[in-house]
Amino acid sequence: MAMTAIETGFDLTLTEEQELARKTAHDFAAEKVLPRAAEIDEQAKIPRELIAEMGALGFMGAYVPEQYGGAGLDVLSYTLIVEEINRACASTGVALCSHVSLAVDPILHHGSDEQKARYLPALASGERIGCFALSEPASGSDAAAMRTGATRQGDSWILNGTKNFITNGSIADVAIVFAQTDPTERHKGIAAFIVETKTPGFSVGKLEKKLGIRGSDTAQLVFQDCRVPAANLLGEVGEGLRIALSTLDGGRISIAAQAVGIARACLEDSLAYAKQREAFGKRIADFQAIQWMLADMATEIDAARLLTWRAAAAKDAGEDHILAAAEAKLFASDVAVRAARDCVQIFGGYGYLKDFPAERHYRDAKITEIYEGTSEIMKLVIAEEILKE
Ligand code: COS
Repeated sequence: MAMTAIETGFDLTLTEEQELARKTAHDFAAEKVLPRAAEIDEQAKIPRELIAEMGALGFMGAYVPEQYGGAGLDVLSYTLIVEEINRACASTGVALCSHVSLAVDPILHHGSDEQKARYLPALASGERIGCFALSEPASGSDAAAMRTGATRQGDSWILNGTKNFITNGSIADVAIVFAQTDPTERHKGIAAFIVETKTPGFSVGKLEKKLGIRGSDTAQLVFQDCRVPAANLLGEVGEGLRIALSTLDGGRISIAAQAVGIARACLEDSLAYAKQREAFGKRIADFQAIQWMLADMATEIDAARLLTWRAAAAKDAGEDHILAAAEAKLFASDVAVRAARDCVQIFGGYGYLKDFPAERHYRDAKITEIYEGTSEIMKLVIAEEILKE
C-alpha cells in the first residue's frame, strides 16, 4: 500500500539551499507581488514583467536541472516558493504553479532528450510560458471522457476539439494537450502532445471571468485541424491519461502549497487587524472568540504545510506520492477556505469591502477545492489508495 503519514519519515529541517529559496521568494513576494495584488485582481491581469522576474529568479524552472537552464532545486524548495508567492497573490501564484507543475514537469519526466533540450530552457527561464490542456466543456473530473481527437497523417497529428478552463491558456507559448487517438480504446487511446501555440489551427476562444484568482488567465483553447509534428508526441500513444494523472499528482502538491499560502495571508492579515482594531475598550485580539479563530487557523496551517512538505519530499525521493498529494490538497484547500471565512469574520464589515484584502482571500481560496481535482475526487483517490490491498 502507498505510505501513510506514520510510515513516511522525512527530515523537517530545511537545508541552506531550501532556506535561501524561501527567503528569496519571500522578499520578492513582499516587495514586488503583494503591493500589486489588489490591482492584479481588479484589472484581471498579471503584469508580464512579474512573470519575467520570477523567471530571472529561477522560479519558473525551480526544479528543472541546471543542464536544461533550470534552478536545479528540489520539489520541496519549489513548494516553499509557491507558498510565498501565493501568500502575496494567488493569481500570480497559480500562473507559476500551472507553468511549472503542469507544463514543465511532464516534459521533464516524459519528454525525449530532444524534446527536453528543445523546450525546457526557454520555459525554465520564463521566456516562454506553458499551459496544460486536459479539461473540456463536457469533461473535468472524468478526464478520460475527453472528445478532442488526434488523427495521424503522415508525420503529423491533426488535432480537433476544444479545451476549457486552461490556466495561462491565452498567454502560453507551449501547451501540453491531451487528445483521443482512438475513442473505442477510451483511456488507452489518449495521447499527450507538446503544441506550440503559434501553430496554425490553434486559437484562443473565450476568456473566462471568475469569482477569484481573477488576475490568472483562464481560457478556452480551440483546435481546428491543428497540425502537430509527430516529433511532438509526448511519451507513447495510449500513455496520455497516465501522463496527465501523474502530472496532476505533482500539481496537487503545488495547489496544496498555494492553499497554505492563501491561508497564511488570512492569518497574517487577521493578526495585524485584530491587534489594532478596538472594541469595548480593548483590542479585539484580546477577546477569546477572536483568539480561538486565530488559534485554529495557525494550527491548521501548520498541519497543512506538513502534509504538503511530506508530499513534496516523497516526490523528491522518487516515491509514489499519489496518496500524499491528494491528502495534502484535500486538507490544505479546506484549511484555506475556512481561514478565509474567519478572516472576513474578524475584519467584520471591513472584511466585506474591496479596500481590504480579506474579501480577495475569500474569493481566491475557493478554487483550491476545485481545480486539479475537486475535493470529492481527492477523497476518491485517497479511498482507492488506502483500499488497494
Ligand atoms: N498516475 C498515473 N496513472 C494513473 C493514476 C496516477 N495518479 N491514476 C490512475 N492512473 C492510470 C490507471 O492505472 C489506469 O491505467 P491502466 O488501465 O493502464 O492501469 C488509468 O490511469 C485509468 O485509471 P482509472 O480507471 O482509475 O481512471 P478513471 O477514469 O476511473 O479516473 C480519477 C480516475 C477520477 C481519479 C481521475 O480521472 C482523476 O484524477 N480525475 C480528476 C482529473 C482532474 O484533476 N481534473 C482537473 C483538470 S486539471 S485543472
